[in-house]
Amino acid sequence: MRENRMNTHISRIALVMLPAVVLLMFMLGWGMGLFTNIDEETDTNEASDSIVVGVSQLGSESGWRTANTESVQRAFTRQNGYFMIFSNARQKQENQIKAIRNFISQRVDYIVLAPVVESGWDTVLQEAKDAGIPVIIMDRSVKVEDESLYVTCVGTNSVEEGQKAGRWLEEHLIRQKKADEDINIVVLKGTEGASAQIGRTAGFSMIAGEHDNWHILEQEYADFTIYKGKEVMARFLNKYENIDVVVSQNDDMTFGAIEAIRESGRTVGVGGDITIISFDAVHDALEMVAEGTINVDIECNPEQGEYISEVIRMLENGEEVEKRYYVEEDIFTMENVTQEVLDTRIY
Ligand code: GZL
Repeated sequence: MRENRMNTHISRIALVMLPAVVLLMFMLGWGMGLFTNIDEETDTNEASDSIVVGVSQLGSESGWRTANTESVQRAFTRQNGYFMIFSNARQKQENQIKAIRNFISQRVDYIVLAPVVESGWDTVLQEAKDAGIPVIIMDRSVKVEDESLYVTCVGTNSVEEGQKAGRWLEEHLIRQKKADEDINIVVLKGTEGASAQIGRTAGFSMIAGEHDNWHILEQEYADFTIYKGKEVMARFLNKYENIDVVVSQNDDMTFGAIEAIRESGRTVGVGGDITIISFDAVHDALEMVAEGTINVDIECNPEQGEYISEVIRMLENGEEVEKRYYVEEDIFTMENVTQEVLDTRIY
């Protein structure tokens, strides 16, 4: 009898605890990414009536990258006829190569690749081509022997962005009546090997090379992140007494650099000790442009998901597509960052 009572007691406890145990197991499974509905392990069988797109995103290093990912997630929804398998490579090319091979094994219909660096893709893109899966390059670009390894590239013209920064500085110095003065410049560069960094560096250098009085004291990689931007800028400030201009190849590095400059006791922006030239033009940076903290921000438009969806529709309809599509981009200063721009910007 006692034993029965004990058994009843135990079974009552088990009954009460069961939901908690199931919940705990589910949460553990979720945490291990077993249940996320868009990670690279997703079973594509449920997607038979949709266009299955494998997206290899390079990481989540900046506010810009987050906006780029959100634009892709907005485009490739079930309502729009897609089934997206999304992979975040956390800045590692080997993770992107693994994800692409995974997409191939899952026989996706399209692969979208935002390449963390421009080289090292020939082998895996050949595997995708051999599997008959079209590859669309997003945001940055790739350098491959055989350009037929990808169908098209939807992204930004980073060389032009760099040149825009140089042309703005020319005009700025003329307005300041400093066109003939010696100008000391430091450059915070994005990720080594990334086409966005290579292009912006080349574009700005082309213009700088036209001015003997512009002195680029040093250019250093700061990985497009706030933390590295602050660290490298602090080193520049310790090393160089007189810095007139900072060219920072994305807003996140700019945020870090401004912190370092202010901690050194110097001022930034319009009327400040150090002129700030930034890239991306994300919302938070445009607020700093509007208040005069950042002198100019060269826009890099992350809204590329809908463009890529349009390209896929064209391919589905058997239409010809261009080898290269550039998204629209502007350049922002105090003069054109209106409240309406700030209110309507979704990134
Ligand atoms: C540019 C893009 C860059 C952004 C950074 O096309 O690849 O990567 O400028 C991002 O913010 O990290």
